Amino acid sequence: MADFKGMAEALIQGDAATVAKLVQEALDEGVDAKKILDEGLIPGMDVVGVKFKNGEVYVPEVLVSARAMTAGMKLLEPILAKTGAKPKGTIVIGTVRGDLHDIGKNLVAMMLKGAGWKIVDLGVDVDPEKFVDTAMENDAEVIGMSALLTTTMVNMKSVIEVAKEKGCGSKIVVGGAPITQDFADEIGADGYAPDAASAVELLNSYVS
Ligand code: B12
Repeated sequence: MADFKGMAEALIQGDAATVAKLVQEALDEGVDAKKILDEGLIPGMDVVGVKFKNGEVYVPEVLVSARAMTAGMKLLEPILAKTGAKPKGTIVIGTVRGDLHDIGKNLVAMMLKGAGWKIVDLGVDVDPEKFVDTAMENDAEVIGMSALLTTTMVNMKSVIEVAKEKGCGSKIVVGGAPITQDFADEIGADGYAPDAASAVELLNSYVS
């Protein structure tokens, strides 16, 4: 019997070795990879997301859990790709031009990955054209931008302008400590989320 509860618990504790061990055992027993993701890993990451949102755990714990999630995902990814399990959608994500902060962006990407999204991560200091061209090449449902500096958050608007010019149909969501819903509305973004758990809820609402 696959130990889904144990997987979720180990993930919450950030115990990557146990997550990998339990995932491998379940695979060896012939348990479906998608079932392992849906009933073991994702429920664990959901708990982490909610705890983070409520201020019960902080960035270091979330990063450790995210690493444990990645350890499990690594074993499942080749199998999921083979069985053709479709991702919920694709997001092209990055930190805007001039900005090197990536901890929040990485958390959002990891949580979305755990929730079944395909992530195209452009990293930091990303040019507006790069966001838009990559989204169009990948037929991405969403472009996600992160900014942590008041001097770089303005660069989000350039991405929205380039997307309009090029006729890019992706929804554009923004986030980062200085970003607010008002700012998102002002620059014409489709969505804003204050944290990684809300980002998952927001993106899922676009495809459900
Ligand atoms: C860590 C850090 C750094 C690290 C970054 C390391 C890294 N790899 O990211 C380093 C040391 C490199 C750094 C450099 C600088 N930093 Co700095 N940094 C921080 C610090 C302490 C924490 C940021 C962080 O990681 N928070 C934790 C994450 C989890 O939170 P988050 O990013 O907000 O992300 C969450 C949400 O915002 C949201 N989210 C984030 N992105 C996205 C994207 C989408 C699409 C969505 C939906 C949601 C979303 O979800 C995330 C998870 O819940 C902040 C202080 C602070 N309290 O924010 C200063 C801070 C951002 N830095 C600041 C400054 C000034 C700088 C420097 C200019 C300092 C200098 N003089 O060199 C440089 C700038 C370098 C550059 N060009 O980017 C200022 C910015 C002031 C301002 N108003 O603009 C801050 C606020 C510190 C301060 N109080 O002065 N910094």
